[in-house]
Amino acid sequence: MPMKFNKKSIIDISIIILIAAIAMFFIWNVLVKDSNQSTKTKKSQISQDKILEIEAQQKIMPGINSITKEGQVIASTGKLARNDVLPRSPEAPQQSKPIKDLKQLPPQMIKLVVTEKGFTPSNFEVKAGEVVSLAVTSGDKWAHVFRFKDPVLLAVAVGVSEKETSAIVFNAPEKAGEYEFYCDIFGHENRGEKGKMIVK
Ligand SMILES: [Cu+2]
Repeated sequence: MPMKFNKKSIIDISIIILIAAIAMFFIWNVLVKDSNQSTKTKKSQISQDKILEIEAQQKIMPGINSITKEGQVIASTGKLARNDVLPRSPEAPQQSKPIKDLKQLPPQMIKLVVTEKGFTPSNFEVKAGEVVSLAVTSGDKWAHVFRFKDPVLLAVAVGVSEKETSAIVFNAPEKAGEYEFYCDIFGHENRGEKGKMIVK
């Protein structure tokens, strides 16, 4: 007996296909999310000491971000911070309020001083994916803006005015390589205010 497609059976089939599609979407989503989560956790297991260190830094440098116990920087939105968004947007790591007493900065922190002669030091080394805490000081009578060239680090920017220090906490890129930074005030890069972060 030939199958008869009346209006009702077409609707029934459509509903079954729709339900199947929704189910597949959910299964796929959960599996992919889970596997992403486990790679992230594996890659960035960090010590309790590092977490305590960042918590201590938050007291000295109000405004810097917190980190998860896996060593991921958390944005003010409560989600993981992103390095590829505009600086100061809610998803970005935030620079701290000006730091008054530089002696309070922990010795293990990366500290850059920028003057019209350039950055000191002009390069520094970090491990892929690790939490980096970085302080930038204007060592002269000028304002300076620390920024990276690579758009994957667009969000990581620190602006300081004359003799001021500010810090930022961010996750280094997962991809090893050299990431150039510079001072984003007109004419400053050309007179030598540039350097590189080496990710190993
Ligand atoms: Cu400058």
